[in-house]
Amino acid sequence: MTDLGAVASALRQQAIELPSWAFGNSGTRFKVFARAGVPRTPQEKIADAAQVHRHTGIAPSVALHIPWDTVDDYAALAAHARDLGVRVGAINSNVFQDDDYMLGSVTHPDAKVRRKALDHLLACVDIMDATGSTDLKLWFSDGTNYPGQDDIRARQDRLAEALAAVRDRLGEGQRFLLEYKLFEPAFYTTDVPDWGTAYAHCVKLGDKAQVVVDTGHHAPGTNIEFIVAFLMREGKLGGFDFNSRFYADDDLMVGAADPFQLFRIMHEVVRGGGHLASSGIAFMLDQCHNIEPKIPAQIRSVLNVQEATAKALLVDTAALEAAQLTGDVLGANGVLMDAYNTDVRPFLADLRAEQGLDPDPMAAFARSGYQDRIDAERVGGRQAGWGA
Ligand SMILES: [Mn+2]
Repeated sequence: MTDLGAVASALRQQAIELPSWAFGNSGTRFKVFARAGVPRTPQEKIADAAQVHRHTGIAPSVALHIPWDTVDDYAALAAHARDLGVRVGAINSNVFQDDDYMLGSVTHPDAKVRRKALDHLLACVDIMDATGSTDLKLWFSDGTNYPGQDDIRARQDRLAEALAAVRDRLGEGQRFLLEYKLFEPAFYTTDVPDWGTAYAHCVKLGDKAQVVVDTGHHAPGTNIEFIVAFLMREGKLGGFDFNSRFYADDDLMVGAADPFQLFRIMHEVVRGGGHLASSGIAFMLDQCHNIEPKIPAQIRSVLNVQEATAKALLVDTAALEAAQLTGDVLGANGVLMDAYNTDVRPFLADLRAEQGLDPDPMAAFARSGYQDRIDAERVGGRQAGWGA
């Protein structure tokens, strides 16, 4: 039998990080729809993130994206976050939106462009110092579109050189999280296409280099929970970028396309102790809300992760192990499915009530009047979006 007190205790410690960019206008390559109340500044994005934390109780940090969240005074921005009850999380670098990066950033054939890209990554570490952030997220759009376009091996050498320079700049308690992605925008080769490439670079660079798994960055049918189990066993899973997908990098709400996959991932997380704060695994969202209202979408996403985690914690591990060791295939599968098929929503509602939260965060936000207030207040200026 599962100890429900221990499940509740683990869930009270859960922390999910919100992306500042989820509150801005974003979406597909074809059309980004503007919406009333969208933040115009990094400060307003953090205010919206703080609302999600206020109603869920488990979203205490917000990731920034540079240059989209550029401000003059980062210490003041961190203080603004603290005033609102949240803190600055990972700093996401961006070396994919400048004309200079057409043929790559840190793997570009021209040393001047590589230097410019590296300088941006190092500037992001300065922002970590100013905000108290401990994580630098690195994603490179680098790659090629045509066979023969550039030397695959030379690009790996350039990547290794840049990653080592970033590692050397990181201070005590700071790390980088290297994110891989199968394809797009490069369509022939991508320089960090998969977890194996990211892992191999990170192993060489030591403890300050870890892999981040963006759940939308795999080929269809990839067994993501296997990757999670492997990286955790090696001590190399730095975190997640959660989202869900039906086709490619859809960036839909986590748990929307495939809640069972999310459960299977969280089962491996719990199996490896990754749900404990001491694991150092960052549970981040990386999503776009193109047609749905953004703050409720973030609340729903947080709740989806919480529900999957609760189900994973409900797995009767003793019964599972006994079935596994005796070769009881259907019994073992049944133990897992029993947990997955449990409706944890009443349990989570009670848990929230115990913590002084509204048992229904979606309804509580709708009642709060916050959306009407920002719709009325945020008039004029330029709404945040990609490139803002
Ligand atoms: Mn991502």
